Amino acid sequence: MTPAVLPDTPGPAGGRGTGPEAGTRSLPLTAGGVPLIMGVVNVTPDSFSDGGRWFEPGAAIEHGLELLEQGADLLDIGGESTRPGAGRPSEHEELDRVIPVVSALAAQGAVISIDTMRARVASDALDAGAVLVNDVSGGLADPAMARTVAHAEVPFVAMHWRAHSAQMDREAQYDDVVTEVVAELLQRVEVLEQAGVAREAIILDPGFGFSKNADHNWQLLTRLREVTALPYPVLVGTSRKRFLGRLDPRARPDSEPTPPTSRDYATAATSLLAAQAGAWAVRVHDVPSTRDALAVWKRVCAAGGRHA
Ligand code: PMM
Repeated sequence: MTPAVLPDTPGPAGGRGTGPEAGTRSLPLTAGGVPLIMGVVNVTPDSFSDGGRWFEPGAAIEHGLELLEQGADLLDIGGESTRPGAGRPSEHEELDRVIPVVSALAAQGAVISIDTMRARVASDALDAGAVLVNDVSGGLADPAMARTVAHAEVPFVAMHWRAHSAQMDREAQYDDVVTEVVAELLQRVEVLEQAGVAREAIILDPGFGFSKNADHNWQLLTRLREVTALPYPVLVGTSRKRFLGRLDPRARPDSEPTPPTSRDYATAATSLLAAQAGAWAVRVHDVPSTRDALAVWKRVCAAGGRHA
């Protein structure tokens, strides 16, 4: 496999927000402590957040290019929906969904992250031009994942995860969600490093919405600094998640949450909070709203108002 050479770093890294490096592949560093924007391209018929809008390869590729145009620094391409209760596509189906999209967007110079829990999909996507593996199970779902990533020497996002979508809500039991998420992430790090994944290649993600109820998500957001205090870059994925769908104080407590696409204002706010907490990157569906929120943060930092 020919290692991809990634773009130069855009500027001075800001404290904990430095980017990961692994082997000859490295990711852009954050500029002045402002998180990178990871734009989401879900090549699925059933994602909760964008309802299968980009399921056709042509539509997914066009959408990826639009996200880049709008200011995404990298694209996260996934072929498996992880909404609560979702079933899994076969490996063959997942490959069919993502590989043409990864190839086409990498050929256009995009920095691609492959969102998969399968080692084979990760490996084929890396061959097709992806440069980062984002595994929502942190390597737990497929025992071959850690070895694959170690061998490829690419950055690896290890997200906090307890079970596949069909069972994950049952696992949302914590005495102290933040402490337990941190401890479970560190256990993952140990296993990954034992399998040969370089320490510098690991990015952590607290896994908003995965085996977490709304209260757990709010606690994680409030205490995000306990995660970013770890000596690893942190990716934050709150975009359009269910806990952001019940913000209207006028709504009745038993009313349905607002539709995912109406949660982008709230997502922009969580992106700003993630920036304040020192996140390395934010994973979002709507780039312009987060781009502008982060531009506000950048101005505040430039004016000397950074309180990291
Ligand atoms: N969330 C989803 C999918 N992949 N990856 C990471 N690292 N972190 C996340 O929070 C995350 C993820 C589910 O959201 P989607 O269906 O809107 O993509």
